[in-house]
Amino acid sequence: MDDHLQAIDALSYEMRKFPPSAQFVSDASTNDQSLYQEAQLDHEGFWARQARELISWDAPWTTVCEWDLPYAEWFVGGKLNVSFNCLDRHVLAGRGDKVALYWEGEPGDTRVVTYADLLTEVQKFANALKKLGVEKGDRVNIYLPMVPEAAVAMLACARIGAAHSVVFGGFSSQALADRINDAEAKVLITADGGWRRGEVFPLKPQADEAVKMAPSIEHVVVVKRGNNEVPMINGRDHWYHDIVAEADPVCAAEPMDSEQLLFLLYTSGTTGKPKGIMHTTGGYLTHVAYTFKFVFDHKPESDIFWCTADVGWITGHSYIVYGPLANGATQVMYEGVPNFPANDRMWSIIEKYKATIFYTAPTAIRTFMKWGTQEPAKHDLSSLRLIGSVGEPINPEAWMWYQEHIGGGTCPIVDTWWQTETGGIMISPLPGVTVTKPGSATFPLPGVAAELVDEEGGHVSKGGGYLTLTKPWPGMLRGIWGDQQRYRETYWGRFKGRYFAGDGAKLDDDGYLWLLGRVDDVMNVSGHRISTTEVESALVSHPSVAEAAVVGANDATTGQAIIAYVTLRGGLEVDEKVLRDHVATEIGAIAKPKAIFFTPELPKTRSGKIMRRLLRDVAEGRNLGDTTTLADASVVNELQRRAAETPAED
Ligand code: 7RM
Repeated sequence: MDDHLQAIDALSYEMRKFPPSAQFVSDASTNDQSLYQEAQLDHEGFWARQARELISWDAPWTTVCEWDLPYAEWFVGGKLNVSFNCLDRHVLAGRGDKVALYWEGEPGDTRVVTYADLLTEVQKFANALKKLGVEKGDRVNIYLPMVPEAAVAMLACARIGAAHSVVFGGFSSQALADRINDAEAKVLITADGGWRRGEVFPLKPQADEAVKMAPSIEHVVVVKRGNNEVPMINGRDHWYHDIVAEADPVCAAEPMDSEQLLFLLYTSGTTGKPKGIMHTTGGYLTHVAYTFKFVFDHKPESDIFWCTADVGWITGHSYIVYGPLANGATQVMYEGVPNFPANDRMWSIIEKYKATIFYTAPTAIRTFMKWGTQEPAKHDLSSLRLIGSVGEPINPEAWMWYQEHIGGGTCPIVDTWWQTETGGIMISPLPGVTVTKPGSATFPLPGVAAELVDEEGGHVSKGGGYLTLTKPWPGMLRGIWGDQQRYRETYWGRFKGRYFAGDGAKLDDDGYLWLLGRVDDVMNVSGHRISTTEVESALVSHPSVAEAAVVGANDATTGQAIIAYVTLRGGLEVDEKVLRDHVATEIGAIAKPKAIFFTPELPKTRSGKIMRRLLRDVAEGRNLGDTTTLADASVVNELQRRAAETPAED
């Protein structure tokens, strides 16, 4: 490949390989190349088989996929109800007593919800929503803590054909109002408050502020959870428990068109107005049911699945609500933070419920590394048989730590790459098939077509490039709510005929894919295009480092210079020079950071992704841009204060 076409340099190569154990392979739902071969031979036929086998349809489709770039329709003409698929069919098959949710409140209170319980509750709440005037095609906003009612509300909407728009409970009233207004939602479902870090955080007052700015809202439903005092407006506000108690317990699941809008989920993106990502019914459900079954090797008879995401993110939609429930899974759902009352809460929950599959994010794993190995060591984690990662590239050292200290050295790790826009997992190992390498998401799943390209859209078969998707897939977004022009430009404008949503990746000699982070973050040092992920992973491979973020800051000599922000593992110290040299040894002198700042925390979005844009502002001495999506703004204020005190080196 010509040098000037090199999208991103590939600097590091990981040699370690981990095949699944013989036992895991022999027990796995799939353990050979057959799914890959089948999908390769007949892409649509493959997905049609998944749709037939995993989903119950009220009417068959006439066309598997209608593809009119950039719009796909899947299972056209088919009819189904998502709530029926997630609830009724399991109860009808005699599994009503099976536990759907082991819910654990942060203070330690618990609830056990069976499939029969969930079905009754969803029918009642669906009827209550109807009574409030919600009709098929309407939008309903959900702004709740992590309580079972969040899943009930989503499924009740699906049952009657209203689209939900869940807004993460940590978002401000302004963010909520913007999203309600964009969707023109009729009803808002919220709670008095929820538990977080040992205290009740009020939600209803935020919801009230938002509703003042959101004229489309006709009714507000309030779940009682925090027991904090909240004002209720007569006629507009309704206690959830009151309207559910009065509701008729039978609400037939009406067959929906396969392309009926199931939900909107807003992503803030890097700039501007949040985008309402649209997902529809038949294709989305097929995609999440299939990936849940095979990526997590889910066994309905014996597995206890735990995904630590919030239902306010796509991971919660796809792998707490729809994927697991469509498969009749038993899950753990946890309300609170990982360090309440102490740093071992996650491990105590795994031990308590004997969770077998655990799915979390690299940001959490690196935090656990920071807290130290003594925390998981306090608990029996031997129930675990598979562990997964999602949300960011997982650095090889974090992967190794996760495997050893959480996975007991034997659990396969599934590093799953996907996006809000893709609906479900796209690139991931199949745990009974794939030999994993620490830090690689490995290969596109059967039924997913991914390709790396260079600046000009030319095929890249080795080294760094832009990650594109070349064939439609059932869970793909159907557009941006109210802005189809932006849909075309954002995802289909950069490379002709291909979907591109902004990630860089590299292919190694064995054809493994390695995600390299957002291409907006790629650094240009003396003409070398260096990925943030590789330098960060080199830093994290030093035994004293838990977490690192690097950015390219303007530099008179090299164009950009690499500036690193580093968080150390509990109790450890290390010299800046030692770390700079460590990076040079690991991946080369070109990637050596010019400066390293130590910090107890890195700035992150509320879903835990490192916000490099803000660190770039700090490094270049600019005023901070938009900090509203930050989880904790004080972190970057402190870094900025220190940067102002440090004389420039040049
Ligand atoms: C599921 C989710 C999407 C962005 C995506 C990537 C990054 C997610 C991985 C990953 C490397 C992974 N949806 N990302 N998973 N990067 N390896 N396994 O996170 O819409 O919130 O974010 O997250 O940059 O484009 S999301």
